[in-house]
Amino acid sequence: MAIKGVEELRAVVDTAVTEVKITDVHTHLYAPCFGDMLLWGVDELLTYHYLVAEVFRWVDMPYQDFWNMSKKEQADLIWKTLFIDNSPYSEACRGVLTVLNKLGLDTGKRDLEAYRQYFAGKTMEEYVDQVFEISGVKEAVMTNDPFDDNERKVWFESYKADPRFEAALRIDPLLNTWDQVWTRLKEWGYNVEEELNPTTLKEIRRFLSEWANRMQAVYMAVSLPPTFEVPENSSRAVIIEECVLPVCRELNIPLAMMIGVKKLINPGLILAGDSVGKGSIDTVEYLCTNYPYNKFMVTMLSRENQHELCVVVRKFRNLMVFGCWWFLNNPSIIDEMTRMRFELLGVSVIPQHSDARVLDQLIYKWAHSRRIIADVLFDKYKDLMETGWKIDKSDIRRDVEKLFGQNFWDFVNKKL
Ligand code: RAT
Ligand code: ZN
Repeated sequence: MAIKGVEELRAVVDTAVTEVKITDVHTHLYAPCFGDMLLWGVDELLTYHYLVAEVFRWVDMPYQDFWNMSKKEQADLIWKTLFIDNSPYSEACRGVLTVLNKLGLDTGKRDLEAYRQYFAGKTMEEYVDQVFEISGVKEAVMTNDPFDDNERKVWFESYKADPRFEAALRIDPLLNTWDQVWTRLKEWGYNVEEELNPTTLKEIRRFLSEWANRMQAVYMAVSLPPTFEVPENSSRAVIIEECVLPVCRELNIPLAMMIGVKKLINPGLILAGDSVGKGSIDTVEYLCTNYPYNKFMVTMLSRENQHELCVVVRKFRNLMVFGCWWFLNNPSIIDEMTRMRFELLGVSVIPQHSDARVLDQLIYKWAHSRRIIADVLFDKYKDLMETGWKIDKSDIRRDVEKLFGQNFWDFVNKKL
């Protein structure tokens, strides 16, 4: 039955977006078998690196003094500085409060000790169930780094698949610091040298394909600087063209490229010290043109890249745009980017990912994004209705399913 007026439209869109079960295509969460690597609870929420960057707007202590504090002391300092001495309306601060509120805690009391008590009474396993339930996420894609010794141990000794967590093979060290990591591949039994000769390239391909298979990775991923260029006479560009793309093609998995991060412009802040720069859209075009049988997922960190990225996505069926990444994951920018993407690409995008590093963040990142995406969708359907087009509830449900999960799976499974 066609929807009759804007009030009904509003209700149908809101219900569809609230109820849809999400596939979160990029997170830094881990399945429970990874143990302590899965972060959760209020102290982890408060010490999220987005908040570490914000607290140093106010405190003048040497960075190292902060890093020497215990997690609880860091959380206390952030709570006092960003929540008590100032109003916590930045997106990252607000997120903590959305989480507490949705868990049923009284944010009005500003009682950090009471929130700590709440988490102290929980086990990780039960909390994973609870967070997936409240956030409406059904699957989260992890970020899995074969160069991380803690992770390697789990993959080799104790990995236990959990249908809620999919793996993504993250290869930043291989692509961005080959001069440092080639010796590790050698230690692990790959017959490589620093020089990218034919044997080394073959062995890198073996490394990638063994790890992608071991993890059952749904894609390979890398974060890249604004200066990222292909083709180029650099180990990164050569490894991408000679190793990553052939293996992705053979396994029929996408390469996810996250372009535009300037690492450690303030090294004292560690994880919070990265910044942004405009990337080269020419490189994305080159890859999509020259590798038509490879699939690329792309997100760019600079707001200035967003329009040209949408235009290029229109040109290539082997290219999927995803998410409002990191410094773009703020309501005003999500709103703007989502409108532009829907206007240029219709339903054929992955509008958002959470990038959650702390399990609980699934709750706020998705609550906040669902609301904005619903607002934009409502406007778009309203414009359609004004043309006389009749919209059925089932049309809206179908579109919403695609936006929040199906588009990702269809792209991953697509054969070119
Ligand atoms: O958003 C973040 O948490 C960043 O620190 C990065 O992890 C980024 O998302 C990435 O995947 O490199
Ligand atoms: Zn990330």
